[in-house]
Amino acid sequence: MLSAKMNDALNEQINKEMYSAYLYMSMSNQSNEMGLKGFANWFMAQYHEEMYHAMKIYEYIARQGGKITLKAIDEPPGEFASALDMMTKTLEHEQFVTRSINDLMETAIAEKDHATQIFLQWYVTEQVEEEENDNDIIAQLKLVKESPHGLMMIDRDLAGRMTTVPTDFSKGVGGEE
Ligand code: OFO
Repeated sequence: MLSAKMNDALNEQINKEMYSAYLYMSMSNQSNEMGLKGFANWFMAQYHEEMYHAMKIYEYIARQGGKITLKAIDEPPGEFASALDMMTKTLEHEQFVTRSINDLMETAIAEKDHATQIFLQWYVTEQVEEEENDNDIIAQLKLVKESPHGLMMIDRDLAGRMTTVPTDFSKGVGGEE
């Protein structure tokens, strides 16, 4: 059972995860336009992971007999100056999401909602990984500075990123990616 406050807060998080997906879709598109196919792949994998994050919450609310409310998704920025600009904004966005997950956890604790605390632990761990990945790529981009050769090496590396999140949510989310 979810309290009304917890239910509302989880609905807000669905919206934030959907916005994250939208933001990374925009960055994937921008990467393609810049000729950075590896970055485009990385951001598209990120898009699918964010949709999965949203759908996990969607399913959790449904399983708890709560009410799902879908809200409007904000328009993401469509122009970015460089790969470093995109990765810096990605890290800033993930730090925002981390704060949001922490706030959700605080609400779950205040509401004495143990099930939601356990559910949210997956997101707490996920955010550590998300920020680590972003920091790693930013460090590499800073290392190569303006070198086109260095940028192409990083792009080739990111082209290899694969994601295995489920994309058919009609029978529930399942899995633990
Ligand atoms: Fe990027 O972790 Fe969800 O939002």
